[in-house]
Amino acid sequence: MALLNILHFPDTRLRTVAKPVTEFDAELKQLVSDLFETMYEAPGIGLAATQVDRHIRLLVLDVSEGRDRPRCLINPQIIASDGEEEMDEGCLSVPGFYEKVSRAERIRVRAQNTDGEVSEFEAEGLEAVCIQHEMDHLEGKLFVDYLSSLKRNRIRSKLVKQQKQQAK
Ligand code: K1U
Ligand code: ZN
Repeated sequence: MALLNILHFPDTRLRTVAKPVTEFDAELKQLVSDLFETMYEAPGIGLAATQVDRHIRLLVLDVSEGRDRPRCLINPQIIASDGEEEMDEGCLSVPGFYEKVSRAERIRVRAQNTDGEVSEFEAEGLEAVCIQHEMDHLEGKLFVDYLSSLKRNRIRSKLVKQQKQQAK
């Protein structure tokens, strides 16, 4: 197991569009295990492979209060959605900032597991929001992209300033 380095906005590697997973091997299972360890340690409720500079269609999440319902989605697709809800979102790649974003309220998801088996399930509330947020990462999209350019640029400036100070 290993803790992975999480990329921070405005790192351009976060803008990479992830490629489908085609090999369901031991290396993939190791990456999944490392993603869970990194997410729980952060702590976060989700993490996409993009955020650790691995550009494949893989994400993990656990929105349970007990932090005991890990879910790994490989090559996820939203095959149906309805409703709309606005929720405060944060992101481990945009540390310290929380802003309201509108997302579908309920989604039906099709995804593979680490053995390549396909299944479908429905999600709502925080789980649905988290899956949509993580799937955006796989497209190179961040929650700050839903904000006004004024807000996004303010967040960018603050984070760049922090990153420069940390590099000193
Ligand atoms: O960076 C990420 O993608 C993870 C992100 C997921 C997320 C949070 C809120 C709404 C949508 C998606 C986070 O986990 S940020 C940290 C966070 O929200 C949290 C951390 C510990 C306990 C509870 C929440
Ligand atoms: Zn995020």
